[in-house]
Amino acid sequence: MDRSEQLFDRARKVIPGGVNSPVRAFGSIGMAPRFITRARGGHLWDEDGAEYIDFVGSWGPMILGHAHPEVERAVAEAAARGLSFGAATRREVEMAELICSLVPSIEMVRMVNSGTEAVMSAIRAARGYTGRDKIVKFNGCYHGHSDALLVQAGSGVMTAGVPGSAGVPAGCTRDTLTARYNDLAGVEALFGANPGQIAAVIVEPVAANMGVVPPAEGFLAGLRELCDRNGALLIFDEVITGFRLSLSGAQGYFGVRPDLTTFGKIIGGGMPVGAYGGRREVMEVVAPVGAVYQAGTLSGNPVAMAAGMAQLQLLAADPGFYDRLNDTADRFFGRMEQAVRRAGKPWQVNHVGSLGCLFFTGGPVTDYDSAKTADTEAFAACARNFFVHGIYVAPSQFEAMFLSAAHTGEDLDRALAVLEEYLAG
Ligand code: HOZ
Repeated sequence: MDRSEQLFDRARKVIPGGVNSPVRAFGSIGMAPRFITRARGGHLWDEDGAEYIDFVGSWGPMILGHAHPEVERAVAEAAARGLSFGAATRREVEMAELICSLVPSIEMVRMVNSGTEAVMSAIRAARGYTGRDKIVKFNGCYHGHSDALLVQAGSGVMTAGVPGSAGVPAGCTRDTLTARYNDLAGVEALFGANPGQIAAVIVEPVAANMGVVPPAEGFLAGLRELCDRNGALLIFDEVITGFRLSLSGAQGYFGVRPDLTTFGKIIGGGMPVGAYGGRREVMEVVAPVGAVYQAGTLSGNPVAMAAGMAQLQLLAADPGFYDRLNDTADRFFGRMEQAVRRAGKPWQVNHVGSLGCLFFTGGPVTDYDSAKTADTEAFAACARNFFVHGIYVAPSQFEAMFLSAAHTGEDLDRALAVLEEYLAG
């Protein structure tokens, strides 16, 4: 038994499943999770001293790589002044100004502590603003673990192969309508069947919690139009795509403007942060200005704000950053696809910018049903081989691979060589 396995044994006695979030459990690939001791740049090290090229990046936020010196310095300086005040700070104002200046659809923003909290709060704001109760979400999209959104959800729920979660009262999901990703006609039908009742449509502009599924041409613009026509708000859940596809997220990348946007961990540079923001008149329904209550002692925490600001400022100060990262990713996923074809496999490589995944299925993956055709055993065998050869990937077919600016050409060549050798074997 190695040290990770020993720790996992101890963990299972005192933590449900031995982990603090199900996607870390590695159950679907039949391994014990790696227990991580440190990370730097594009690499991780585990309790046994094994080194990995990291393609998870804390599920996205480490776009500059781990332990970036300027982010670390900002955290150390902030921590030296106190860890939490539960009071207003200058940094929160600067953070809000920065986000509003970078994302044109956002005129006001409220900081929270996670993507789950951001989405839960944005939905409440949308309901408060419209005076309507129903929301539309897409099968296979994951918007965190709040009650109303654990319906046909992606990520760990999909990996577990269950349609929802126990412990969610039926009343909490009664107003959650579901549609097929990339199916505008389905959304139109829901509006038709629920006239004047739908507060918002929430979507991951690139679905990245059922593997990676790009929006079809015209899908996001079509949602914008349907929402406008029916007096509903369009919410982009940019927990994964925000500040990853471009400085103005997927909305900048695809040129579609939502009413509300949610962000997660990337705006904390790795610290526990989320935010929701959007049009002023919508955000002004939030307390203490309006009647929609939402609060949090740790919201806008000074250390988390320092980390997030440092990372966002680095991204904003480098005009070529996203072109370079996205070009590198295009080449990387392109070479992955060529390797799969050379090996005579029918598998699918989906990617948008620095988010991508290899689906172990023969047909195009455009939605939840086609994602579910993937051979999860074949994925598991390939993922185990990656780990054996020092490549850390998400331990589920239904998660994304994240590239960062810290991955070197050598890192990317190495990952592709491991895949190529595996496919040939
Ligand atoms: N959205 C992340 C993975 N799909 C969340 C990670 C987690 O649940 O721990």
